[in-house]
Amino acid sequence: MTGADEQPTAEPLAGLRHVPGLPAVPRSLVMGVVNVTPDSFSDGGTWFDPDKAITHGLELVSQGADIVDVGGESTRPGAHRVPAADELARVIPVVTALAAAGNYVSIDTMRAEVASRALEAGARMVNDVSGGLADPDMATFVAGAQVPYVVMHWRGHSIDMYGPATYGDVVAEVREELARRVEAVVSAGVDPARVIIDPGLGFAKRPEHNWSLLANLQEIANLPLRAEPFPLLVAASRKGFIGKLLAAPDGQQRSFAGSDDATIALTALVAAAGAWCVRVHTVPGNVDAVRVVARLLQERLAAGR
Ligand code: PMM
Repeated sequence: MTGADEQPTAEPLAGLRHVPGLPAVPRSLVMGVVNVTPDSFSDGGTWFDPDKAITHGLELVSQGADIVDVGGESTRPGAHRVPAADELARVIPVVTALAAAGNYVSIDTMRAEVASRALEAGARMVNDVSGGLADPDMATFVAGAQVPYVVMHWRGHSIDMYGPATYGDVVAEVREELARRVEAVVSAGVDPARVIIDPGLGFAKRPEHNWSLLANLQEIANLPLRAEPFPLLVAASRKGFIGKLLAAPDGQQRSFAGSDDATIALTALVAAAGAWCVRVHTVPGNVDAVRVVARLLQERLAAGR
């Protein structure tokens, strides 16, 4: 998607750095989610059929998604792992079709084997919610493949999502643990210019932890490893902490689809805070939000403020 407001400017907007191998636009990127699972948090089962998943992915792109993120293993709280063979059978046909249509496809997996087969099928980016912790071969694989790599903050598998959700200072601890993971993957050979970090909203985090992280994104992006901030991916879309905030007076949590407008509000706020990419289930309102924010930031930059 291009428009008059998307012409590259001489200077990048605050916090937005180009990650080699991914679209270069002077605004936050929008990643659309394609969960090819029977049991994902907000849309489990909806796109489990490969043809439906492919149609959905193409629709997300036609609505303006820059990247489609294809995943075959649910990470909802309490989820059991799926065997690698099942994960492969779910994602490979979808990755193949979406990549063949010329799209930027990200593979959402914790397994090097799945990442490898997905890249062969045309994916161009690895989104690893475990930040390299679940599979000791992942960092070395990504280093050899030379693709962008999302390192998310993670404390363990989803079967026990909230056991490890204890923090003294959540922002400091997530920042420190992310820094250690980035150091580890870089020492395994991953190009630091291709590392994207993610605070892992909802993963071993209670609602108050998610809100603290969202309020302190700049601090998280400024890891002590280098002077400039790391590109930050924020995946708040439809997560339970939004539904809890917007609960009805009787305590009934807001539905997933009923959280989409609030997701768009968060997209605008995190884009204004410099997020490099937002990962979302619905695209049109989120694309509008990042375009509006980019235009405002451009004005601020021009005014030197
Ligand atoms: N969350 C989910 C799946 N993949 N990837 C990244 N990088 N960050 C996340 O927070 C993240 C993710 C789970 O959400 P879903 O089931 O709604 O897709």
